[in-house]
Amino acid sequence: MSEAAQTLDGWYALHDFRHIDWTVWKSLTPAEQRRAEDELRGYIAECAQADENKTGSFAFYSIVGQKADFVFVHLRETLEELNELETRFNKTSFADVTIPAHSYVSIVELSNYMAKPGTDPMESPEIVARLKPSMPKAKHICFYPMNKRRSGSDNWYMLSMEERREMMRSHGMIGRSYAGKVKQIITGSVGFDDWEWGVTLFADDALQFKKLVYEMRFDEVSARFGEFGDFYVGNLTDADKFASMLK
Ligand code: 76R
Repeated sequence: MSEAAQTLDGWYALHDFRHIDWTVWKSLTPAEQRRAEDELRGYIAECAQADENKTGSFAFYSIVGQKADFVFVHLRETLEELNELETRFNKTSFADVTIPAHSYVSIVELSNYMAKPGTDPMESPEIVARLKPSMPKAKHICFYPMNKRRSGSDNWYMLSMEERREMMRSHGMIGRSYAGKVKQIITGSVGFDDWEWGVTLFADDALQFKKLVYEMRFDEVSARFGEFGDFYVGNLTDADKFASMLK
């Protein structure tokens, strides 16, 4: 058996994508619309407290295209809290004008490919901070799930630790060249959801998503082993922006 990569695991993550049911929204009276909007504002304000209290992180983006209309991204200490957050939203009257579009359950993950031998990563404040990240208020988000291929001679999980480490080093070097332009949060989802990882990227210039993902396609680990699911891309929103979009 090849040596398994060791992971450090941080906050649990829920990506909760929803459609707006415009037919239902348009059929509401102004008073019903106001109530739905107020309850949405209350929910968002509550979610955002996690960032203030450092007990989690919350992001709210509108999604471009027909896969969804918006996404809530929640990072929290436990799966129970994520469950509570989605239920709490479902109980708001705003949820009555939404339709679930997609969801993804995972956990913030760092692997040990780049670890310095003989050091305890949990002693590093930088690593601890990356396991419990505060999501930036970047203008754009990009989310997609991915696997590492397991087929014939391209089976990632049959490679030696050294081979995988070498490829991940090259991957990390490309990633680092986007420092300051793209922030990435890798969440592991083996045992939690349909793919092995979720990739969540944040950038002020959406074009940098395309540049980064495209450049990585030529790098061996993505070129030979990367398999990708649906991509979601969106724009930063907040309660006020969202409310004026609904008007
Ligand atoms: O943690 C580190 O910064 C060390 C280097 C590193 C690791 C171990 C790193 C750096 N990544 C790591 C692990 Mn990554 N990453 C992706 C994608 O679209 C594609 O082709 C792939 C999707 C992007 C865009 C990206 C960006 N990375 C991983 C893993 C786990 C692999 C495993 O365990 O087998 C996946 C699935 C994955 C995928 N990566 C970086 C980036 C960026 C921008 C960096 C630089 C981060 C920085 O230095 O700040």
